[in-house]
Amino acid sequence: MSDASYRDAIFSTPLDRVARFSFDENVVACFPDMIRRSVPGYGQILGMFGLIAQRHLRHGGHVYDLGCSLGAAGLALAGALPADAFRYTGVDLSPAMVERARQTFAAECPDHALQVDEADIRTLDYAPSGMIILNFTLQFLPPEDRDALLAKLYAALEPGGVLILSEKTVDIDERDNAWRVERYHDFKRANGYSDLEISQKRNALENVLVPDTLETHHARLKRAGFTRSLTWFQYLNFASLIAFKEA
Ligand code: GEK
Repeated sequence: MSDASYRDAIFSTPLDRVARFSFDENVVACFPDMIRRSVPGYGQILGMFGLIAQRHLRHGGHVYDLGCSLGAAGLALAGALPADAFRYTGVDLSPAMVERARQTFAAECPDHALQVDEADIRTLDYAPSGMIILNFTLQFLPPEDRDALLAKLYAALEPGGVLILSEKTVDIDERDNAWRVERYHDFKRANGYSDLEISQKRNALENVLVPDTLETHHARLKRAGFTRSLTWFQYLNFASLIAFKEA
């Protein structure tokens, strides 16, 4: 991003009380920069969505992108697939995100069928879909709401459909966990974040972003009805899983 004012500096000044992290206009303006510099593998994960859709989505099939933010997954799919290959519904609770995503789609890919709805993904009535993406979203739901959502998504998926779940994770083993977290902080420092920004953001996300272990994710997918899931991507304490609904 060329405009320096869009660089994520949300946590660069000492705050008396660190604000609870929320997806408001301040976050939206610098979001693409923030997520690229703070989520290891974000670009690689997005880059695979088109390839996964080519293998698992029937021609003209439907894709949900839940917690779509600015619609990065929709843009990635539109960049990889022709306009008649899929229909996409992005869903986000944040009005600021939804508005920006709509503007981006209208400007960047007007020929693709990309829709954005402002809604809570926990209470949405889901239409049948061939591919459901939760790209770093489930971690923001209260843990007690996660099982019910995945059960709903399993029910909405068409036979042969796939669910992609990308998350920040924790390790059961404390030493392994500490190593991954420390290298993650090195990663953020290498991407230009100061120690102050790293620790302030960590505090702001406490109790807002509640990560699970990979084992918990796979067990939850099984409880939701998926007979098969695998971790297809992992980079430090960030991972992406794919779960298959039998054809
Ligand atoms: C990407 N997937 O760039 N209902 C709807 N949206 C929600 C809810 C909810 N209950 N809770 C949180 N959100 C994106 C990145 S960001 C991840 C996802 C991050 C939304 C919230 O408004 C935000 O836009 C998104 O989930 C999480 O591929 O910021 O680290």
